[in-house]
Amino acid sequence: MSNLKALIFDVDGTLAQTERDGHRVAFNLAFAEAGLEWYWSESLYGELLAVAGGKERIRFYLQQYHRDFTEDLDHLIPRLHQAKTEHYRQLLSSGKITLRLGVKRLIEEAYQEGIRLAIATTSALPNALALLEKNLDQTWFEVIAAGDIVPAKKPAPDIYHYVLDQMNLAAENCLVFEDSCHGLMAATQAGLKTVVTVNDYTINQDFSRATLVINHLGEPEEPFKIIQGEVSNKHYLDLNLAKELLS
Ligand code: XBP
Ligand code: MG
Repeated sequence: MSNLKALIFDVDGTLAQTERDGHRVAFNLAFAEAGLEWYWSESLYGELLAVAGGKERIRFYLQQYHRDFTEDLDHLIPRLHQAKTEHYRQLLSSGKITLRLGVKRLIEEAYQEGIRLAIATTSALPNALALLEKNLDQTWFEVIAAGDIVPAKKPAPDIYHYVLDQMNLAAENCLVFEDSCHGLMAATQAGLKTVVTVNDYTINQDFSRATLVINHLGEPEEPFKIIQGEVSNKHYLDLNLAKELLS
C-alpha cells in the first residue's frame, strides 16, 4: 500500500515557464504604462527572483536600484502590481505559455487514480487561475493556495502548512513539485518530500534537500535527465514513480 494521497504543485516555473516570458514581460508593460523608465532584462529578472512575490519584488528592486525614488511605495506598488496582473492574464490568454513537459499527463493520471491535487504558489490568485483555466481543469484542484493567503511567502513554509491544514493531510502522504530553492525550502520546512524540475533560472541553485532533481517530468518518448537522486528503471515521472519516491 502506498502512502501517497496527494500531489501538491508550485505554479511558476513548475507547471509552466511563466517567469521570463510571462511575469517579467507583464512587469515591464506595467512600468511603461505608468510612465516609469524601469526595464527588467532577462538577466536582471534572474537576480530579482531572489525575492518571491511580485509586490515584494518591486520593492526589492527599488531598494537595490532606485534608493532615491521618493513616491509613496505603499500606494504605488499595489497599483503597479494590479496593472501587471492584468497584463499577465492577457499574455496567458493568448496561449503562448504552455505547460511543461509531462505536467498534464501526470496531473490527469493522478486525478483518474483518485490522488488528491493542490496548488501552493507565491503568485497572486488571478495569475495562478489564469494558467489553470487555459491549460487544465481547475476543479481538479481541491485547494489553490496563492499569493497573500498566508502572510509569509516562500521560502517560509506557511503556504504548505496552509495546504496540509485545508486538506487535513499529513506531510508524509504528499509529494511536492517545485522548481526553485525557495520553493524547496518552503516544502522541506513543512516536512514534505519534493521533486524539483529545474529551469534556466534555477539550474544552479542548491537542491541538496530534494528527493529527486530532474530537468522535466518527461514523457514516455522524451525521458527526463536525472540531476540528483536515484530512481529504479524509470524514464518519466508517473504515479508509480511518485509512490516510489514517497515510500
Ligand atoms: C513565483 C513568484 C511570483 C511570480 C510573480 O512563485 O515568486 O512572485 O514571479 O507573481 P511560485 P505575482 O513559483 O511559488 O509560484 O506578481 O503574482 O506575485
Ligand atoms: Mg516556482
